[in-house]
Amino acid sequence: YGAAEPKVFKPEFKDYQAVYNEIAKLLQEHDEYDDGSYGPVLVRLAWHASGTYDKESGTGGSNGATMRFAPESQHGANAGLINARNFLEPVKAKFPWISYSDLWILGGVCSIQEMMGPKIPYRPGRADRDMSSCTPDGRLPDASQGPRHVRDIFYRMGFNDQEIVALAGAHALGRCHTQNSGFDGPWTFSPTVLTNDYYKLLLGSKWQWRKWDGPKQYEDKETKTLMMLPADMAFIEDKEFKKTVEKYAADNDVFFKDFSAVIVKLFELGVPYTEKSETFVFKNSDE
Ligand code: DDH
Repeated sequence: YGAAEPKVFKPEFKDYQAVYNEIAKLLQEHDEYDDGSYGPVLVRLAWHASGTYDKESGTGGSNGATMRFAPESQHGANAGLINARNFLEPVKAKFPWISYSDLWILGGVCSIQEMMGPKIPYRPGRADRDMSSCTPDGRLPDASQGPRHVRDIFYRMGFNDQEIVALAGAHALGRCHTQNSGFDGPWTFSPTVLTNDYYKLLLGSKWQWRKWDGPKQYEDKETKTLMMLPADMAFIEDKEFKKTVEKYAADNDVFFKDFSAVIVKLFELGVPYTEKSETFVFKNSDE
């Protein structure tokens, strides 16, 4: 008696903001990567951590960070994401109280905001799991396929057609790498800034098959520097998808609003929140 209760560190908003600030600082410092930013690959890590979710069994999702382990780290779809995981290691070392699973999602949230995207409200509460929670291969989309496959994959997570198209706008960011997926090139001319350009280019450019030794992909006829995957083309081949593409191509504000809502849903799939879970909206580094 009389002894103080052992102190449990309960992180608050300011603590998560400090993690955000550290990631934002490292993003600025490490402009040697790819098109000048680790932002896109960090977004992809957050998405692949979350997109394994299966609503029927409740397995997969961002809770667990099981991509730290083989076999999940070795799944073909996750090739190259080691760069994102390694980028975040010094952040984990500086803030050991945050789980990998919360950190990876915070990396995605920070990257989207720092790449001039909308605010992404963030709720911590993910706990790391061991390798027995690794998901089976094949839960993430196959880029060589069309509308039917895209629907199968995203309906399994619990998304509707409008939400699927809103999520795909993330391809305004980053690029394909032959050493990862076999595909090659960026989708837009400004792959480190989030805009609705993905939709504008899908509709506004002429797309033709690229003639090369790699997997079947499209190139824009005019500059031959941009690309689309067969799975991207699904969004204009399918009438229902195309309506939403047109909506987002016409209005960046509408895209931002819907993108923010749907990415929050993606990042929270399968996370066991309680009523007490708080939501945080982070300040950008230039605010
Ligand atoms: Fe994606 N994506 N993605 N994607 N994705 C690739 C890169 C990036 C598909 C395939 C690929 C989403 C949906 C789909 C990002 C975010 C998101 C690459 C190239 C392939 C292939 C990887 C490489 O070679 O390095 C397919 C198929 C789909 C689909 O919808 C059917 C979604 C939903 C998101 C999201 O974030 C919400 C980002 C960012 C990249 C760029 C990564 C980088 O390193 O740059």
